[in-house]
Amino acid sequence: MSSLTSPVTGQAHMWRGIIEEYRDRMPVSETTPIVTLREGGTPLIHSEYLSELTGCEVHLKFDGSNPTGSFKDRGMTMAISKAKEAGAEAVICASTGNTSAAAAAYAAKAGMTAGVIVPKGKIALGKLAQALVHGAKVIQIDGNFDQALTICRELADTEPVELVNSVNPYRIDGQRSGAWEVVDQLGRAPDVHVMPVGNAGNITAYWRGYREYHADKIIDQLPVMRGYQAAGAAPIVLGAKVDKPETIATAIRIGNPASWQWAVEAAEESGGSIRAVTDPQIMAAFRLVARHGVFAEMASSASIAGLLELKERGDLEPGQTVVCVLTGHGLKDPEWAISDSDEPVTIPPEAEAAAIELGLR
Ligand code: AN7
Repeated sequence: MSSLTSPVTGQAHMWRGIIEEYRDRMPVSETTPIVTLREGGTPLIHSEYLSELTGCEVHLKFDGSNPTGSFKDRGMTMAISKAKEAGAEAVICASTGNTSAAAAAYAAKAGMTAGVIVPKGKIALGKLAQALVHGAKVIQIDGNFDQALTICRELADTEPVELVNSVNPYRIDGQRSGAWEVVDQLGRAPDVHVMPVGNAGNITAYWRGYREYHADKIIDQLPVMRGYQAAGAAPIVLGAKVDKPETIATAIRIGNPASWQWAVEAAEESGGSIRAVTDPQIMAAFRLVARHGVFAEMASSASIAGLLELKERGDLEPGQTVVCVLTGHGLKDPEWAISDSDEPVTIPPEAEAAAIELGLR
């Protein structure tokens, strides 16, 4: 195991991954093989712009800076470590893209094989590239995420393969670390916690994480949990499964969330809500955060769209501390960014031409 500080200077803190950093809260023993890519320890970025806009103190928990570019790494380090401990040689998952990227990477690190089932044509290219490059067996279906998950559950029941979707409790265990990091970084719990909701595992995990810190008297208050689905894929908001979910935010294009009930519980127990934001709202939020320095993926931007919606409704009080989780990196899907921008001009390779084009002359 590696040390906490630089062996040369004794200074810089070497982040060891969420299992080591929060070992006493994780279901691991001395003999559990820890499969890690040093996930977690992601930045909590104060947003001056969004703070001014809302009259709150707004912080962005940028989980796009995880090793595979999304929060899924927090759960996958746990799920794959436990699968390895149990002697599994193969794992399987359904995915809108990020889970498959993380499963592929952690399985590769562990020397295990990964099978991933994804909805054809509905996952971002970068995510597909990740699954392929890490050597996962990628299967596409003419169907959606919910159908892929049904297949995977069946396979896990009948075949020698471990399911690593968030119905695997170790995934949620690992993802609780997001809440602990927020508190450890802020020095308190936020008043309001805003995040996207797809399969609803992450909101379940954050709420558990906050509640555990609260039970242990590390924090003396709990945040109000505000979850946001995409309007075309908002079963929890509608109170009914959506058979054909549709949204530009493909990561949360899910019509029958596995952790549905826990998401409702998180919202109710915290005095919060699960609401929907439209694709245009998500797109506008995506542009807004990008123009202020953070490139988050479309689904992540639902939390920013949600923040703006909360402001609009008058659900924020001045001076509140708000954390918005940005769950994945914008580079996963550069097509959106490019399609939304003018093509760069081409000039002769001369400084003068560049100066003129840049408006410096
Ligand atoms: C960027 O990868 O479901 O509510 O299969 O990739 O815990 O499902 C991804 C979900 C939010 C929603 N933001 O989280 C998958 C998958 C991003 C995501 C969510 C996902 P959950």
